[in-house]
Amino acid sequence: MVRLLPLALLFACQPAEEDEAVPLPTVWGLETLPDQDPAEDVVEVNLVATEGQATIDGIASTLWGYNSQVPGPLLQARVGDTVRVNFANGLSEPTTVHWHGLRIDNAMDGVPALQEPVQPGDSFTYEFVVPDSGTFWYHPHVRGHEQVERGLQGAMVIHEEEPLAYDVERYFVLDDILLDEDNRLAGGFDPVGGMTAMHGRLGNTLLFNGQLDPLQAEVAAATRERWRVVNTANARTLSIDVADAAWQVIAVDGTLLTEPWPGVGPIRLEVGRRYDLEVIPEAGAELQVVVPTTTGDAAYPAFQGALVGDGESPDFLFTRGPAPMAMDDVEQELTLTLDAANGQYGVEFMINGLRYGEGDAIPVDVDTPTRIVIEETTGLEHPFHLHGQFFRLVSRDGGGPFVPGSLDTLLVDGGERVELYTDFSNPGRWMAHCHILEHAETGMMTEFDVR
Ligand SMILES: [Cu+2]
Repeated sequence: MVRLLPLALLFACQPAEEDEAVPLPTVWGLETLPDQDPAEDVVEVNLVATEGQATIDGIASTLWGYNSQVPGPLLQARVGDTVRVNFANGLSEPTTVHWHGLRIDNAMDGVPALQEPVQPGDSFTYEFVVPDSGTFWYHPHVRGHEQVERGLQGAMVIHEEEPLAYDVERYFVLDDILLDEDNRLAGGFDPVGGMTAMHGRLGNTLLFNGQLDPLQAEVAAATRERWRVVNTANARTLSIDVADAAWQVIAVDGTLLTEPWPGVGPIRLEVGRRYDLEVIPEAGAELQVVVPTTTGDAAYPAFQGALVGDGESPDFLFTRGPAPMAMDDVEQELTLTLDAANGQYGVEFMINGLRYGEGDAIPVDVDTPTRIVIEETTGLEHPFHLHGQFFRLVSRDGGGPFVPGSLDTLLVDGGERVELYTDFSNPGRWMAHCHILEHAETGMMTEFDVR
């Protein structure tokens, strides 16, 4: 993690008090937010967005972080807990916090349509009950193309009621940032135009939990580890692979799979997506980030586990998970056309011919089996993200993988037609948008009014 030095003392944070009432599994790789509330089923944390200086490759850049950390500290709770986040905005511009993937009360989703953004110097308390276990993350939903790139992104783990008995849990935040020729975080966020508008802000530097160098730790022979991985880049589709170990995918977007997905070759990790991997160290255990280059795929180690001890490798722990959301006979159907037009500074992206804010929320019936057809018309890829609901992939006609399980994020390939299923079980107004943050910024967002 990168630790920011304060530009100015903007905020007096309440001192953290230790709470040992409900021990949760230790998650390696990130600092956990201390729980301020002694009640067993309440997790109360203090979170402050701050500006500060961080050194990347010897050069100081102005980054923005949660609690002066990039990525932000890990928010840990157990399914069914009440989570209370005392959030304070120490930035010089408005912000919100969105809990990516959580199917919570709509008012707490941290989107500007439902919450007046928190002004500089102001605070807001987010409070919600977490309905699902899994691997999630949090980030602003205001000017995300700059706020997330500058470092406002944090990890979140909601543990199962009875956590799966892995020997070690690790969380890996994978990011791709753009440095200029002086190795400073590049500026030029606004207006979103030119090639940045077209493809999103593609970085030139990978960060692994905020570090340039691969993360290092010892891994023990004859053990099983659970690795939670998220792609927090603005725009870059990554792939991940594991070397020197046996591995399988056990959860996608937080949800445990009915059957594990065998670990074969790189798997595509679109922006916003999470995978939980079960890893059994063999010669060690290495997490690799695979990025396409002009001369073929390049694999960068993100984590290098050095093997210690000996003993026979165990069988996989995870063999079978719960059934995914049932797909009943469809009673409502909608089509989202992903399209674009030329604007003042470059291409502007739209959904159904409308930039965000140009149309009304799309009314849909709550608790109703629904087919969502997404038709991509621009030839560019878009990681589609739906707030507050799960969906399942029914069919796709592009080159992307069939992804099992209950999802909240899915990369739609250029020109592709994708069929999704959701039951819209969570009422309220929920955003659906492209998670390439520059596409979202120019207009590729819409809302469902679920009632
Ligand atoms: Cu997009």
